[in-house]
Amino acid sequence: MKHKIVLDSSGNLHAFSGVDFASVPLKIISGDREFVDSADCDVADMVKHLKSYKGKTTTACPGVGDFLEAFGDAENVYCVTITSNLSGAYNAARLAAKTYLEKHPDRKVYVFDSLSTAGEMALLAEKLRDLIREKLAFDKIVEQVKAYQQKTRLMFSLESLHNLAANGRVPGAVAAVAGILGIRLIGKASDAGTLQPTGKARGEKKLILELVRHLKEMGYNGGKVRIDHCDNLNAASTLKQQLLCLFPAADIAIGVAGALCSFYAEQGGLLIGFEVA
Ligand code: X90
Repeated sequence: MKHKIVLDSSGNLHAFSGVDFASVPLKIISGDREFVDSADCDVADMVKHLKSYKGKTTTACPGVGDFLEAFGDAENVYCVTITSNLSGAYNAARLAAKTYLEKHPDRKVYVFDSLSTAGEMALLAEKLRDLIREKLAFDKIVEQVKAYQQKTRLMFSLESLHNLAANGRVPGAVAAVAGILGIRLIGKASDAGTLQPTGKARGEKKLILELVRHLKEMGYNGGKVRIDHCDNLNAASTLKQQLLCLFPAADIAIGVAGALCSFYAEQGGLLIGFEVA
């Protein structure tokens, strides 16, 4: 039985060992330049270009054909997308699944709407891999991952919400809070898969304290944490250390945000996927 896990690139996983895997890129389009969010995208170069570019920059989700290509010839496909509330990726993946099943009625595809992005998608991918390795049946895997999804969250801190607001992904009033120099907006993915502000912090020291407090308030109790940073390894590492002080056995990993997340979370941003008790 050939299993495959497919994520869109907002999951910030370009490779995923131990299982057949594909990341389907979103795109960042700025004037006549297009940045494809794949492993070979030079994110630092993109950020530099965007800083000097005065025109409008937009993003595009993968098309149906992109997902179909990623599904390949797998018999069991588990696909996880960025929240359907902020992107058309879920819709495209669902349409791809429909076409795939029409063509190959003997195969199976399930598309999970992560209602989130980044590290929370990575956690779902890890759970899928564990269950595939346990050789559970397709339907059982889907059921268990849906249950697991109730136990995962995404929190973030953003120094700027300019690109989110400019692309209509948050109201301007929310973005204005983080527009003030030195203020970081803290927030979470809401149950509906939208960006929900929950606090703010001035300066990095305060930020880390606040993030730890928010994580615990949201139910973090020593489970897995997947931190993706946008050119801010320092903050990600400090957060990891602080969490390890409280929960020495916790499985905490730090990754680098890809092009899509770096565009929206902007320089300094942290995206934190985690398990709750
Ligand atoms: O389809 C497209 O063009 C992509 C649009 C994506 C828009 C949102 C990306 C968010 C990236 C920012 C902070 C986390 C927000 C989480 C809310 C669920 C990361």
